[in-house]
Amino acid sequence: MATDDQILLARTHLASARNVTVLTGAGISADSGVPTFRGADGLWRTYRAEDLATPEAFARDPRLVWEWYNWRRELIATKSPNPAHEALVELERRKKQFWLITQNVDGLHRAAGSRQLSEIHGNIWRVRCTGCGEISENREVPLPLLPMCGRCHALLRPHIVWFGESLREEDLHRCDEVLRDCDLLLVIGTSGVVYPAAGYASVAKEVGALVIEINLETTPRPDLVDLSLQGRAKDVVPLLL
Ligand code: BV8
Ligand code: ZN
Repeated sequence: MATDDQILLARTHLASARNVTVLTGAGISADSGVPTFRGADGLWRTYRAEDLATPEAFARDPRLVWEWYNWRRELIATKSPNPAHEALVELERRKKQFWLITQNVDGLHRAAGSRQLSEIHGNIWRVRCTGCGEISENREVPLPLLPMCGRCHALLRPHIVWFGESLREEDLHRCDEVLRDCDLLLVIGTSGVVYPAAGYASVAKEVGALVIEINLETTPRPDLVDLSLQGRAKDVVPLLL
């Protein structure tokens, strides 16, 4: 568990930071009961990401992929933001220059009230038409196994960035901008495995930002982290305000 001096040091840096960027991963939603990907209870235990979260998997077996997303939608529909999500909403209020980059598709940051937010891997509550490209919010749980577009009757897919798919241009630009402008990057609950998000700490380091990490474990690039706070996000993040 992070020591009191580490927390005090992190709080001091955060209070004096002019421009704060935050990067979150599945670990921040673990305390809301949403399973992470690679942890012991991880989603990938029962399913293999490579087999499901790819355009090839969807082309080969859209029913199987929709079964997986329906199962996750049903699970996430019963979850709510935790004190870590709420603390980041408060931090956004306090800082004139603040941006939150999340890899999570569970929508819990938006539900907590975060607005200066990029959901770089998409959002599980949005669907996109494979025909006309229309993107819509859909909270039906469960969705009919092969959901069709109301407009053009083509198959709908989750509006989520799968492996091998590029992130959206506007997200890539925004992330580059807020990482280059920040003087403090807070990295919360991510295993640092998936790119391009896994490279964001080094972008911030290049411009001399301070990098503070909150995680249960140490992650692949401790050399990029100035201050590593070990602990659960719901316990540690609120202490930084
Ligand atoms: C792209 C959607 C290029 C599915 C996801 C280099 C550059 C670019 C790409 C690559 C590259 N090298 C490799 C690639 C390919 C690939 C990649 O990174 N592969 C990895 C596996 C090596 N990247 C891509 O394909 C990306 N696309 O850049 O393509 C391109 C360019 C042009 C044209 C075409 C292509 C797309 C990546 C997005 C993939 N989609 N999700 C879905 O979610 O349904 S990724 C998936 O992993 C999730 O979205 C998740 O957000 C993400 C990362 O996982 P984490 O959030 O870190 O979660 P994890 O379980 O791993 O870790 C949890 C952490 O929390 C742990 O550290 C744990 O200790 C901690 N924790 C647990 N509990 C707590 C806690 N911490 C605090 N408190 C707690 N209570
Ligand atoms: Zn359509």
